[in-house]
Amino acid sequence: MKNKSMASSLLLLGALCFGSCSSTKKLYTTSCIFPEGSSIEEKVRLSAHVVPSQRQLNWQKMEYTAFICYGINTFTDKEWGTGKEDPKQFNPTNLDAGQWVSTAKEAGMKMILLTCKHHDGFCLWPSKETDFSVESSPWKGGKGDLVREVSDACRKEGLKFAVYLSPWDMNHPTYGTEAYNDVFTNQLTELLTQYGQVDEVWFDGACGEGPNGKKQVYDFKRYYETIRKLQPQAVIAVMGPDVRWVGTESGYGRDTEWSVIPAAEASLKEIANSSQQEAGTGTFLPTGGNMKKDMGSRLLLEKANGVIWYPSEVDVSIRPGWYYHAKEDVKVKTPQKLIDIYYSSVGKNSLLLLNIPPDKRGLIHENDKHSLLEMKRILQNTFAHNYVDKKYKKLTDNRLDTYWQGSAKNKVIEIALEGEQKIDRLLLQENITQGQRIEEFMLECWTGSEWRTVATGTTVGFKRILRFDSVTCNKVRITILKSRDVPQLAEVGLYKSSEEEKM
Ligand code: FUL
Repeated sequence: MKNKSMASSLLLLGALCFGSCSSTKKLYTTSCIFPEGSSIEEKVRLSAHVVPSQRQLNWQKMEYTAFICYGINTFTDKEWGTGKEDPKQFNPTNLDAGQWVSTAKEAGMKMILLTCKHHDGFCLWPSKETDFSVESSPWKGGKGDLVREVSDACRKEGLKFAVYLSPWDMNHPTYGTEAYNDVFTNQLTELLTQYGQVDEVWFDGACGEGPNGKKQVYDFKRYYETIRKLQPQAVIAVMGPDVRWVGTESGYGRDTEWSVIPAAEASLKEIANSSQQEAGTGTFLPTGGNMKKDMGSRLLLEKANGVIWYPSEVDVSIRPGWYYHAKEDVKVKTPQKLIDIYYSSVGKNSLLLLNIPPDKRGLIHENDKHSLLEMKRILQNTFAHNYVDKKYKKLTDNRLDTYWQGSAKNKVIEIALEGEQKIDRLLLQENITQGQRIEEFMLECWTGSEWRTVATGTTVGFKRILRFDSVTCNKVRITILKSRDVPQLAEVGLYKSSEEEKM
């Protein structure tokens, strides 16, 4: 029975090829059904060998990407539209997609995710499926194509490009009927065939009623197949099988973040239920309070029939809302707040997707740009110099496939610094190409007469950064207190933070 319910939740998650793994069969698969009657020890060991797919690994390595929410809401000053807007309202006076992309690039972001269509149904490209698009707007005399401009600018600057296409459509007359699944698949096909390489497709969890009061039954399986066929390297996020929504829009991820989770936790229904429910009045209702604390502990493995590699993405806006509102010009997050968010997302085994909504002119506002670039500058200062002695090549070469491997008996590594140094940041990376394993670790500093514990943590995964009170020492010791199999540390960094992080 249990296997059946797991299989159906996986069916929803679409094209997941479920790996059969056991002690005799293949390890290092992206998912694994536990053999019947597996003990908890066996489940833990098998979970430690579940790995990311190539597309998931490429995605994870970006670390920091930009979300751009832009559309009819920008001009109506709303968070959610109605689908009944006059497309003539979409009229940026000075739109420069090049400024969006170069700002993101300068800020250190690696990809732009554009809201090609939000819940209102207004399309930023001239879709053959509707007139409710830029084609009916005065912008560029109806000849503009914003998806083209942004994707071209990304290509020019060497950034990746991604599409957000809201399944919920408040405008399309077919919404709520089977015909809408054709419309949606066609729109997806337009986006995935006309604009070059697409590296992420983002399906929102928010789902409501269309113009005829009906809700849609989405044919996710068909959408996923379309993406896999047309852009096989693209990850499918949130309402999709490759990337998991962390569960909050606050910017603050979990302290303990497993990329390997029981398949049953990956339920689309739950994702939809905990997404924003109502923001129609223009009031932004962020979710956040309901983020589950535990997604992958031994306790959950014990009850699970199988696990999948399903890493987390933290989406958050630089402003209180997702769309630009002039009244929020004074509420742009400070560089220090953004840095705190960086530590709480990238520093906690997640990817940070930061929203930077352009204004009515069609530009990223000066205040947003200032915060973004300051955040980058300060973080660059903090991470400018790794004080770990460079003789530890494998730990400092920025590669996952060269690593220190512990053993069942020895899970302690002593590391010399470049002389005596003041440090207050620890950065760790696991070789996730062979699985996520570390469950608990501690950092000690040599005071000259004894080892002093200065920081402790739980999961590491792709990247973990700990902040601790500044200490001076010339060597440290990292102890893996608990792990699911022999630990493999790919990178170790010890840094002294810039004073400006605190201002
Ligand atoms: C939410 C949506 O309702 C917001 O409007 C926004 O698009 C955000 C990224 O996701 O679920």
